[in-house]
Amino acid sequence: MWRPATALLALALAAPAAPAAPGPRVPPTRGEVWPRPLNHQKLPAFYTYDPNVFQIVTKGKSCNLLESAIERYLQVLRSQYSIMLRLRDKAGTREGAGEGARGADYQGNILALEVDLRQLCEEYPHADMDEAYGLKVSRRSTLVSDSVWGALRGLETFAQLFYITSDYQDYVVNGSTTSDYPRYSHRGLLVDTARHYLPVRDLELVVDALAVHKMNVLHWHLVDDQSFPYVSQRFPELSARGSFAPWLVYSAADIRRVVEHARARGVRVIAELDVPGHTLSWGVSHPELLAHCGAAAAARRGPLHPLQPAVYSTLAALLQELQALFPDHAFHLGGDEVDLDCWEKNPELIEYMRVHGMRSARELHALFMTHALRLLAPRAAPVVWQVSTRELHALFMTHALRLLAPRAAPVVWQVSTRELHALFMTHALRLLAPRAAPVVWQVSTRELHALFMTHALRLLAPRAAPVVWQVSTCELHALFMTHALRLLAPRAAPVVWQEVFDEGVPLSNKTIVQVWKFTNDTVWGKEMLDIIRSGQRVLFSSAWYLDALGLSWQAMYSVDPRRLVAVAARARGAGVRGAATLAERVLGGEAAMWGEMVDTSNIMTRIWPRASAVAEVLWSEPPPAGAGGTGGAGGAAARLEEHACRLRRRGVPAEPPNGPGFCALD
Ligand code: CP6
Repeated sequence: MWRPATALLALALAAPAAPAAPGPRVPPTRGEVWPRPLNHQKLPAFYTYDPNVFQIVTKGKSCNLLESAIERYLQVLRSQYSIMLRLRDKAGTREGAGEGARGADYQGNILALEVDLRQLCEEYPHADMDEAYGLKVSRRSTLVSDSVWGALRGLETFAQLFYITSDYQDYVVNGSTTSDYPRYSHRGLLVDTARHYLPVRDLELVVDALAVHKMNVLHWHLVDDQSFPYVSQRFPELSARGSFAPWLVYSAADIRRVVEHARARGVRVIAELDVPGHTLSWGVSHPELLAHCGAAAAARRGPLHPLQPAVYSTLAALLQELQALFPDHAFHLGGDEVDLDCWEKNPELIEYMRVHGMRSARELHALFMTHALRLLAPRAAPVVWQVSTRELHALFMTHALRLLAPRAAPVVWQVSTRELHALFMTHALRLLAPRAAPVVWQVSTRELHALFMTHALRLLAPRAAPVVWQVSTCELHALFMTHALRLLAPRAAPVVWQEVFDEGVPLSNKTIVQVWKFTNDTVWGKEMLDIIRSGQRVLFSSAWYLDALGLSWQAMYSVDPRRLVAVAARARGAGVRGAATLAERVLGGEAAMWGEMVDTSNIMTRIWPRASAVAEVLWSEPPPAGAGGTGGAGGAAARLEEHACRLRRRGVPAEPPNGPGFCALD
């Protein structure tokens, strides 16, 4: 339940004052990367960009993910160059501008970026993905990474290093070297599609903006009290009656589109099905699932009924559907703000609590969550839990290679995935087409592929056949890997809001607890420490509510969750090392864009560039305590001034972060 009178108001009042009235303009930096890379050195050289000259080539491994990312970033550079041309037109060509006037450091056009990917691509981004990369910018630049995710992050950095010169005459890049990786593995943004519907295109644009910030999680708060926009296959009446309007819904195809858009950018999509509270919209079509808050038939309805078997069978079916649509191993079950008063007024629940000696409805919440969490629980051998998707892929490839070319091993190790595919097809053809059956030999590899896929599809999704037949081979491969992964390591990282921990629900060590309540630094640190000591891992959101207009980017920038945990641990007697080890259990955090006051008209500027501050806290070294690191050495204000303009030039509406100024757009 949304309680503006309590939570939000308290938040607005407690929020640090917005920075002093805007004074003189903060001049933007040029070609500074946001979020700031861990290690970055400039070289005394710069290059001009010419779209007819510059190219990006792959040197190591490659795959569709990488090839399409390269196309996207070439397009980013071309479009920024066009913006420069239009600005140059408006500004007029300066006296003496051009070749001769560019100074001693000018080294001509940048010719190429070579991308050296060292390992085979993984299909889906995941919690342990490797996002490290090294980048050297010179006439022939190089980007090196072990994983495709690192390559994606490096391409983003590369694009951000380019800038339009202050006289609007050139689009240039400085020479530099960068080696970079994130501090936190989970860097997310929550969006809420239940308080206002967001078109799929908006969700895609949010994902584009996440990728600009090297953020890697979209937390999709799908349904809530106000609407149920998810079109369930099993229970279509939930959205038919529970959505705002018949067209304001997300079909399975819509969800697949968002998930694929995110996958292509190295962004995980974690779905949230918030239970047992925040579920009034379920009751429009299924009133029997909600508890009455009292004896009278007319009594108000509240959270899901924790003793109603239909609640659990419905939940199980919904989770099964949603987990098939959202390939991520993490799944958010909510558990926040349950109206326990309501349960305490329900005669059946009062009787149940009396019989079972329960002192408060908190214990009913614990009961509910325990059952709900089991519906997500793994069924696999514990050993398998050690295997990451990356290892699994390597494993798979290793075996595939051995099967295919037993004697050619050393040669085969050199091949790209594309060559491997050809190899595989050649062998598969031989297996399928016994010697000289002329008809079969007529079959093209394409038809064979179709044949193979047909059989694979039958094996994988016997009941979903009609839907699955629509998919492309690329989606099919993704599908295959998803299913294969599930067989080996069926799901497992439940995420819950902090109340589930606070109310004493027994939680496995796989569970991730998201801290959201707005109190103060000290309380946040203690809460996170308690969760960590009990064996769970933590996500932090409390300081990062974008719906609280009182929260400035500076306020968001000044909070580092691991530092809060370390401070709390020291206060309870831990040594420096011990405190740091405990703090490591904070996986990261999420900026939260709750949807009550935003829709397609204003959501982007409400998010950006304040969430950019969160992105930098989670990627880079934290700003020094106290000062907020917003001025001084980090120079965040000037860099954010440039970055907000960059976002707008990349098509992401962002509001001005620092008061008076301008962003040169065409
Ligand atoms: N909706 C849901 C919300 C909030 C929560 N859950 C919320 C409450 C108060 C503030 C911010 C967000 N709007 N489902 C709490 C996690 Cl200040």
